[in-house]
Amino acid sequence: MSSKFDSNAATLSRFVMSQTNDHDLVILLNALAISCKLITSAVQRAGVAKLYGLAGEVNSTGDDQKKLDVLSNDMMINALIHSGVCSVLVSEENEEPIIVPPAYSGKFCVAFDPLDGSSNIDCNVSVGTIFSVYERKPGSHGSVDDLLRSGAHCICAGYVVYSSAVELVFTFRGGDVHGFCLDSTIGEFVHTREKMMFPADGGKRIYSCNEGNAVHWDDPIQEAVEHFKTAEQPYTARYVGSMVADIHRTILYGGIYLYPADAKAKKGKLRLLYEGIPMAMIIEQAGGIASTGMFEGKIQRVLDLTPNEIHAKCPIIMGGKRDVQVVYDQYAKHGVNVPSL
Ligand code: FDP
Repeated sequence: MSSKFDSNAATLSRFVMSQTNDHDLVILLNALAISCKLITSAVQRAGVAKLYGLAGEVNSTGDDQKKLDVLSNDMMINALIHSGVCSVLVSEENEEPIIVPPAYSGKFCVAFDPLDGSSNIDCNVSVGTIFSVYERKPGSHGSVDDLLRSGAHCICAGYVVYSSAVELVFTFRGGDVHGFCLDSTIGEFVHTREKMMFPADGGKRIYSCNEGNAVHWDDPIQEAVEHFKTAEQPYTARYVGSMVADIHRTILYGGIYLYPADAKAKKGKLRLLYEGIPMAMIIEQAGGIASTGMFEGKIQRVLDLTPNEIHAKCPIIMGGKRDVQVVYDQYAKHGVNVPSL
């Protein structure tokens, strides 16, 4: 019988329960989903609730904290602590890691950027949440060392984009990438995209970067972007300035996203634990490439990097093979050893 009511809703919780027998992991993802629903409500009511503007503090990154940054961070921290399954939390908004009190402590360690793209908050442009999850090392009671490991140790990763729709994209290590839209009528994330994959042919020819930094880029990056603009089939430029939105579009439409290292920022801008690693895991498992470009003398896979501190940065070049190959070709012309794709 056709009806506008779904009598068999494929919710995120149902999906997670079908993928794992680990009850603690189900509880963790439920807590993450709840925090993202709370953040959705805050983002959507930001105007009427007078949540635009600065909170008056500076975060771990040195950026001015927005009121909505602070509120979103509190929402995530409270939900994760009270889930009872986390021992260490690392947030972009907190200089120091949060060690969960023993009464609530559990086996997971979570790194997150509660509200990514905060410079877009006050004009209602898309923002997002990004998270990566690790398990404590055997014998550990929870310390930052559990998180200061390469991307190979990340057990699941996801992001939420708060936009015309609110969508959570999520993957377990080695698994497929799935999308879930928030159905506000039932307050649940519902499975809407199965096995998300980069367009096989590279998709739309889009390059996405902050070209205001171009004078600081190395020659191969400048030449790659020049190639995108002057190719026989020229690329179009799209840059939201919220990593979540730019990556989400790149996965769905194709193209390439770049936030490379440059002469001014030798490690790039983005953060490895709660931007680089989770996005790299999603991108690779959707069939794309997640590279650092030239970083510390060589071209590396983002997932091979090990953070030396919780807020470590990394350069990012993410996209489909067709377009990352253009960047690698420019490096090869300059005599750099490039991985084969
Ligand atoms: P924001 O500073 O607004 O929080 O993580 C930081 C981030 O946004 C990313 O979301 C975004 O892609 C990037 O910085 C934008 O940086 P630029 O303003 O330097 O382009």
